[in-house]
Amino acid sequence: METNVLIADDSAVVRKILKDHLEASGYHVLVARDGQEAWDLYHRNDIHILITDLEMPRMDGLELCWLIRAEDDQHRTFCILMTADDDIQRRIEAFDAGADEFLTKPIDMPMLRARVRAGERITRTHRVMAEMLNTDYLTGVLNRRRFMERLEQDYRLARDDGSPAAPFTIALFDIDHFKAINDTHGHSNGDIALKRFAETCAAHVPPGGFVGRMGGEEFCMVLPAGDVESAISKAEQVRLATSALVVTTAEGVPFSFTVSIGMCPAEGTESVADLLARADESLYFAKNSGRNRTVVAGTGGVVVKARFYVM
Ligand code: GH3
Ligand code: MG
Ligand code: MG
Ligand code: MG
Repeated sequence: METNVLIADDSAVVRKILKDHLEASGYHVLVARDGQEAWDLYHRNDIHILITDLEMPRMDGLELCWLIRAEDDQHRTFCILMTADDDIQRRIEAFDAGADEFLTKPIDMPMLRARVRAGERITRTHRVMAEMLNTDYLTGVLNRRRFMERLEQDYRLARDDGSPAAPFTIALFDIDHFKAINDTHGHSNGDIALKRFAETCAAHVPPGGFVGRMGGEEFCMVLPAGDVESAISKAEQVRLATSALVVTTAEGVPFSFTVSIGMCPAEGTESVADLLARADESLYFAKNSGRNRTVVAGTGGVVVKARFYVM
C-alpha cells in the first residue's frame, strides 16, 4: 500500500527538493505552502507522515502538530518537524505539541529517508493496533466498544445546540432462531452465517452511518438519515436482503434465515441508554409478533404497516 507523505513549508525550493526526493523513493507526496493549507489537505487525505516546517505564515508547524495530535487520537499520522537550529527548549516545546521526530535544516537526504522509514514503521503498527481495537474479529464490522464510542459521539453532536448534525435513527438487528442454525449446521457454519449477515449490513450502511456487532447474533446500525422514513426503508432493505440470502455450509448445504429489527429515532430520547432500551423494546415486539419484521418505537401506539410496525 502507498504511503502518503505531506510536506508543509513556505519555501518553494524546500518543497520541491523534498517532494522530488521522496517521490523518487516511491512515496506519494502532497505539498502545502503553510499550516492552514496542510491542515486542509490532512482532512482530505489519509496522511501517514507529515513533514512540516516550524515557521510558516497563517499557521505554524507547532500549531499544525498540536491540531493533528488533538484530532488523531489513534496516532495514524507520524509528525516530523523541521527546525533550523537544535535549540533544546524549542524541541521540548515541539514534543509537547505532538511532534514525533525532528529534522535539522539544511536537510540531509539519507537522514530524511531514514526518519520517514522509521515513521512508516510506527504509523503502520499503530494502524494495525487501532484496527484490532475497533473491529469485531469474526465479522469485520465495528466491535461493541468502538460502536458505542461513535454512537455516544453522534448523540452528543446531535444534542449540541446549534450543531448542524441531523437527528439519526438506530436499528437493532437480531437474527431469528440463530440457535437452530448452530444446532442444525454446527457452530462454524453459524459463524459463516454471521459473516454473511454482517456483509449484508455493511453493504447497506448509508454515508455517515456505521454498523457494529453488539454481541452474539445481534448487530446495531446508526442511520444518519434526516427523516425516520428513509431510515426505515434502509433497515427494510437489510431485512429483505437477509431473507433472500442463501448461505452455503462448508459441506455444501444451502440454508437461509431471517432477521428481526427494532428501531428508534434519537430525537426525543433522554440518553444513549434510553435510545438503546427503546430500540430493544421494539425488537422484543418484533420477535413476539412473529419475527422477520421491523418495528419502530414512536409515539401513538402500535401501527401495523405491511411488514413493519410502529410502536
Ligand atoms: P431468537 O429468534 O429469539 O433471537 O432466537 P435465537 O436462537 O436467535 O436466540 P438465542 O439468544 O436463543 O440464541 C443465540 C445463539 O447465538 C446462542 C449462541 O450460542 C449463539 N452465538 C453467540 N455468539 C456466536 C458466535 O460467535 N458464533 C456462533 N456460531 N454462534 C454464536
Ligand atoms: Mg518557513
Ligand atoms: Mg439475541
Ligand atoms: Mg436471535
